[in-house]
Amino acid sequence: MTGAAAACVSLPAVAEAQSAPDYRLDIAVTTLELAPRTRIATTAYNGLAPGPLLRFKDGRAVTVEVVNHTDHPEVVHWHGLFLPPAVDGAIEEGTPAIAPGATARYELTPAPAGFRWYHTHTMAMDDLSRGQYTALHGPLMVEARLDPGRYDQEFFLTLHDWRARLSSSEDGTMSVSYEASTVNGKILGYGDPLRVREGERVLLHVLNASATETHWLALAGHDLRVIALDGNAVPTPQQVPMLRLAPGERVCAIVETNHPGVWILGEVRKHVQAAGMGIVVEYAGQSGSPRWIQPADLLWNYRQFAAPGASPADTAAAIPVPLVFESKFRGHGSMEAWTINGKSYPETSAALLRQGERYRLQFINRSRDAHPVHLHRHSFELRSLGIPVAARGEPAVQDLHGIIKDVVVVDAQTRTEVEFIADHPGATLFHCHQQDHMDLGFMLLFNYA
Ligand SMILES: [Cu+2]
Repeated sequence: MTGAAAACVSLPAVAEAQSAPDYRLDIAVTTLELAPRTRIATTAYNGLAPGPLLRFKDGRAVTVEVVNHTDHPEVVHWHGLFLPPAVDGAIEEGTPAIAPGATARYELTPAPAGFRWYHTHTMAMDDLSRGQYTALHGPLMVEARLDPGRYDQEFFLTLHDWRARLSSSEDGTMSVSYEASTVNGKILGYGDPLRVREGERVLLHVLNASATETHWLALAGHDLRVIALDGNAVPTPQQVPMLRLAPGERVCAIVETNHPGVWILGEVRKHVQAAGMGIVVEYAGQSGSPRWIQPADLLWNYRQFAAPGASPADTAAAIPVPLVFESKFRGHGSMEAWTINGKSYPETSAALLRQGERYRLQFINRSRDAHPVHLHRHSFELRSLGIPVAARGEPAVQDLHGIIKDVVVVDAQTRTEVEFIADHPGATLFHCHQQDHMDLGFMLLFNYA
């Protein structure tokens, strides 16, 4: 592959000389109808929220043409794919920005197989109509050559929050909140229901494409059997009452349709469901108002999906990389800034990675917020979760293995450790997936020796 996303000028002669792209994304300002009386002006791919589902084949090269009709530079990040820095879609890594009015061709060989996604990787800063606050996100499936197992139907569900605004917190800093929340761009009751029949295995591919909000999702009357996290099969699938997804996370879950009726698949927190986050699940031959059953508690833990037993011996000799996360007060009426090991991007730095080496990233969160941190161009294995940072002495030893992700939530005042093998040379961005945190310093660029 050429590995280049050229921000070329779209002269007709140039366009004719190139073969037709496999996919085309048009980035433009559009008006979306979340519900009949809720219209929003935002920027979208092909006028849709979410953008079109892209289905790629594992290892088969594709060309995606992206036309930027806006007056801001844009870039498309292919989240969860192992791509060279020139096409990964982070300007910090070296992917060229797509200038206003320009066309880019991303030539990529998609891997690994699984549920991925694509989204803008621009900064928003204080302008909450930019970056991931827009509709610039969409689901992406890299299909394996092997069948993933039997299911009768599959649905892609994308969560997003709209009309972001800044409001002041108790401590005098500003935080982001939203007026509307949707599944697949529609407020509960206004989109098409998921139509199912009794006795089916329904596969849900859920993506949280919110700029900043973590979401909790339950299907009234049903459990969900989690089979994959961030698109990667988990060693121990589990039946759970609800899913938790932080920004950037994906969950694949099977629903056994064994409870006929008309149900709500929705946000567990009442105020977020009231803001619109939900979709109706309708069994064939059933009618009436959709039912909701309020769960008592918020429940989620990655640990239950880990492989049983101790990890293979070869993972013992990983090189530790401690990364301490802290907030930095910028004054009343401002959003907080963020530091990694005391520095904010672009001053952040880490030792050079050596190809083939195994690293243990030690996320030490000394802040009062949870952070969904994301590593580009690689995935990592969860090794240890949620150890209190205030604990005295050596951190408790954990030996989790088998859960492969590209985003992990590091809870407030805890330490979480993941391991990865440096096997994709080139600049590699690491950042918090909350847009406001990423914008204000929570970012670090790893480089290979
Ligand atoms: Cu964060």
